[in-house]
Amino acid sequence: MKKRKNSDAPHIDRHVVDNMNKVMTTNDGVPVYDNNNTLKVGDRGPSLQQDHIFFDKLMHFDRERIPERVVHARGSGAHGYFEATADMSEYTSADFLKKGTVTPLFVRFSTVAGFKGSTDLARDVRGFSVKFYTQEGNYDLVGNSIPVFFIQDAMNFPDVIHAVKPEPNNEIPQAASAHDTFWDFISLMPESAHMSLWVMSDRAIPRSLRMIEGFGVHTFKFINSAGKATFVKFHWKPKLGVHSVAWNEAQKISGFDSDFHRRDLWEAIENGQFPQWDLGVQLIAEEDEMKFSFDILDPTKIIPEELVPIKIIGTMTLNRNPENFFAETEQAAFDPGRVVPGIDFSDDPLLQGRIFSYMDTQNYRLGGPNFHELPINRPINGKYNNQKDGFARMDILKGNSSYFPNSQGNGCPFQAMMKGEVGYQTGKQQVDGQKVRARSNSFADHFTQARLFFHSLSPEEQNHMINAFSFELSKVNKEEIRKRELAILYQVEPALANAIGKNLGLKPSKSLDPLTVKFAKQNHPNYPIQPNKPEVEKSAFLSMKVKDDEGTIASRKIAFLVDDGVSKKSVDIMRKALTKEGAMAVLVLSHVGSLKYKEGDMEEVQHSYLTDASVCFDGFYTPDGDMIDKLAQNPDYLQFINEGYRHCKALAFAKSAEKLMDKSFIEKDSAVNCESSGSNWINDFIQALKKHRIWERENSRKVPS
Ligand code: HDE
Repeated sequence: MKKRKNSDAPHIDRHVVDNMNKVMTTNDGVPVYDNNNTLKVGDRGPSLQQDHIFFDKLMHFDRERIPERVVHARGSGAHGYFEATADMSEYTSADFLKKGTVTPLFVRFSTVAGFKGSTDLARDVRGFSVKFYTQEGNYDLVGNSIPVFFIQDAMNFPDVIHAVKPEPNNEIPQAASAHDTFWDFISLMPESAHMSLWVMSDRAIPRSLRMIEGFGVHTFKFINSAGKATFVKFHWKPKLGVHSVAWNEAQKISGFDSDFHRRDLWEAIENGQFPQWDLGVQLIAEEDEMKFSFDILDPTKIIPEELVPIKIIGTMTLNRNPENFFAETEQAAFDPGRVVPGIDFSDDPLLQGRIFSYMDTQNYRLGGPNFHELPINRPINGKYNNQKDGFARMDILKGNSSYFPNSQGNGCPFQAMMKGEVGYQTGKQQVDGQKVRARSNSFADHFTQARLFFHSLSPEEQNHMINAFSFELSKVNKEEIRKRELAILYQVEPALANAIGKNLGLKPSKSLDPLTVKFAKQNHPNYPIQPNKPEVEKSAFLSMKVKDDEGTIASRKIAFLVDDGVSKKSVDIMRKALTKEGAMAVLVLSHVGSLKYKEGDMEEVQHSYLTDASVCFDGFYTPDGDMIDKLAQNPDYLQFINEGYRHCKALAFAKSAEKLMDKSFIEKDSAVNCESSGSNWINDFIQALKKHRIWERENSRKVPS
């Protein structure tokens, strides 16, 4: 089911090729008579050098791979549109942010460390890149699912990436930070403390790409039509809420379906369950640049929402899957340096480095300077300049003038100023100083916001973080690295360091390792410094815990655990209630194919205990029927419910199925909903599903940790 809207990027459609009812041709359009046999001397003889049809085919095949992205290689994309909903003219002249404007866009989500074929469920930050095809050119908001970054200056970027990627001697491990080189680097770079807590939090193992927040990370600038600048931080807020899986779940999903996130995004869009995010901004007047206890140019800091609330300015909807993964998702070239009138950079030294890197890497990865002409990268308002030639040039520039100024081409293309138009204007800024290679002292507090993050989490989220650090550091072979990192964590929060230390059999040192201090002093000679008093010590916006009045089960997958003989009535009553809320009921039985109901009806089923696993579902229902005794003997069924319980998901049991719980380690709680407990049991199940997970269940003694 393809839904097309006027808001879709029309320039891409023009390039879509449809092979339907066409005769196969070579790349030159010559009809191919036989696509099975090479040209030979006799049917058993040697092949001939003159087989131009074969060479045409193989020459293309031999060149079909391009370099994968050096970071963010694993990704999934989708088309959609953005609708501006607020009047922002006081702050920005950006055309696409004018209230009511609808702009087509393309989004690519990614993991950072893994290779192109790596698992979706790696513990990692997710890339969140949006290309807006505005009427004033392409604007790329190339953000992440975590609001801060590991490092403060672009100079360290190759180092942090070399450290997290598989180790250079044996290329182990894939898509994982749990190894020596990563923690060696992190434990020598205290500025990474804040981000390392985010990556060890549940944020790094999302339930779905549709359920992640996006952040511009850096402070940018809006520029209004009078040239006035306002600092701005960008936030994407998912309409489905922000949710994650348990680490044990993530590891198992990687085995059962390493394309879990890609499939989830694709299927949701195919099913018409279009994911949506609100775009929010935090606005800071230029005069207020220095008023915070931290530096707003430092990308290892957030601006707590308590200090600057988020203003929602529009909504993004993803409503169309790509036609072709390579042509669209793989060839999409994002670049934070691609800004439109009304948007400008701040002096954040990490952002400044990015402005160079993306263009450079795309010139290499996409084979030269004409990657802007690939359909997915083309601006919808056209591009007109005197640039020409280069590998794979597609546009045919008319006329004999390709220079400026010219008279031969009537002076065209003309500069905006020559026609009284504004064009792109860099915001005016007074800059005065010495050229130095140095780090600002206002960047030297590395722990206050890490502490803010830890203290803002629920006890269960804090426990998950402790477990994640313990997992990662247990995989580090060198004890000196573990100790160095524990000393950093002690500076963040002694309770965190002590709990992890217990799991590692180590007592954290109360002071930073001398080597950490030595490296930190290279940037800040007086390190460690006395930090400013923070404005807030907790932020209500950082925990992912679902609030009582929030939560939706739209697009959630609920496994109906059945077998032949199940009661259709018992299936349908629950199916109807869940579907009404937008959830999906997925039947799972001991074989794929036809399910035979107790009532005699048949239904085609694609999922079986052999092919599916509990970790791929959000909740479980066991209906009534003549299959209860059979399920009681089925270890795969029992594994489904035990594991679902362990991963803190909601489970429902129809009356005759309740006795199956005796075979499991399930104990009744608010998210184990039984028919015998009263007429509200279906609604109770739905409310429990809305909570996403009942993490408190982890405290129950019966759940193996
Ligand atoms: Fe990137 N980053 N990055 N990055 N980044 C790339 O560009 C780089 C940073 C982000 O879906 C590369 O085309 C430097 C922060 C995303 O195609 C490369 C620095 C944030 C994507 C590059 C950073 C990001 C990339 C690799 C520090 C969050 C995927 C391939 C100065 C705000 C884009 C490519 C997509 C990709 C460089 C830091 C996000 C090498 C030098 C901070 C989402 O150019």
